[in-house]
Amino acid sequence: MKFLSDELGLGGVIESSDVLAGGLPGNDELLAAVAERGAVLLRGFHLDKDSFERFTDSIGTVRPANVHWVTTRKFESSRGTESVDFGNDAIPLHAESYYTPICPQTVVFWCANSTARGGETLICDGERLYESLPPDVQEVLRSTVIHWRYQCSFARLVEQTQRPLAEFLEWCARTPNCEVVVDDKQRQLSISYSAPAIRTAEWTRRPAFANNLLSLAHSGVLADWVADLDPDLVATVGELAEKLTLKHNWRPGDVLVIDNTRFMHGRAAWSGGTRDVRVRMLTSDSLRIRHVDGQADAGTAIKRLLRNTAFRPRSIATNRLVGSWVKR
Ligand SMILES: O=C(O)CCC(=O)C(=O)O
Ligand SMILES: [Fe+2]
Repeated sequence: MKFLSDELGLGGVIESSDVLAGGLPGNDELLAAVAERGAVLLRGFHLDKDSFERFTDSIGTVRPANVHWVTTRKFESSRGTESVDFGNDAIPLHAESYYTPICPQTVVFWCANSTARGGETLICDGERLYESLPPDVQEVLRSTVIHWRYQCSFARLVEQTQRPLAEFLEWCARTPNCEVVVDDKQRQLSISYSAPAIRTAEWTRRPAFANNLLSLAHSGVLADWVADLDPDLVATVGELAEKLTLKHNWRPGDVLVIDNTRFMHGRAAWSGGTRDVRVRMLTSDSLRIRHVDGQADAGTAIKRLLRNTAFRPRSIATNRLVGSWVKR
């Protein structure tokens, strides 16, 4: 397989002429390529909106993780396809929604149209980045934890994930170090989640720097999320990351499949023309869960959780439930 960047020896490219039977590469072939290279561009397959959705459905379960205080992302379909982050500013390298308990395993971008000047999508192999760091920096990062606190109404959560609340709570149940307070009376929930800065990449099982620390540092809010992490250390990682980063120039119809547990992505600023890039966020088959039909209310969600052996309630009042989940 060709590299996406020969210079960096990074990523992979599958072109339509590489696939003997015509049509898209088979699932096994594609996933093997993503497992090995971490980011794979599919070029020349002429995917449209519907075939992009069918294709991504075949490689994982769609699970939009678009949970923010201020959401700028818009849903392009009722099937979890989202536009990329609004605007034409540059976006620092990050793993998608890393700080949430529903961090996607795979993100798949599709370019519907691009005539923009600039606007390349940046990608950086977090495994290579981690390996390139001095041992003392690796050590500090290995003990660093990123804390996310989020409070929102049931309705907003459902709007942001496009899934029933009960399903979101089940996802949280699969994530260690996630605590949720469900307030049935106020119809809101408070989530707190602690993510390790360095996580093992899903496919390669090697440590990767694929998180949101560079974004936090860029926005000047590092200290609010991470206790005692020297911003200079993060700046050093950012400088090294830049040297290892590839800028992907979009052609309409391109699809870029990224292992979000290993690679970070970002964007160069753009001006003029049109840039329509969309994204689907996926969990892997191993995380595929039974979908809950209809809109479960929090009461139902709580009952389900109490039946769930992975959930350890600390206290249960009539309308409030506080507890932690442990990994099954
Ligand atoms: O616009 C892009 O290329 C990527 C922006 C981004 O990070 C996102 O939408 O998740
Ligand atoms: Fe992103």
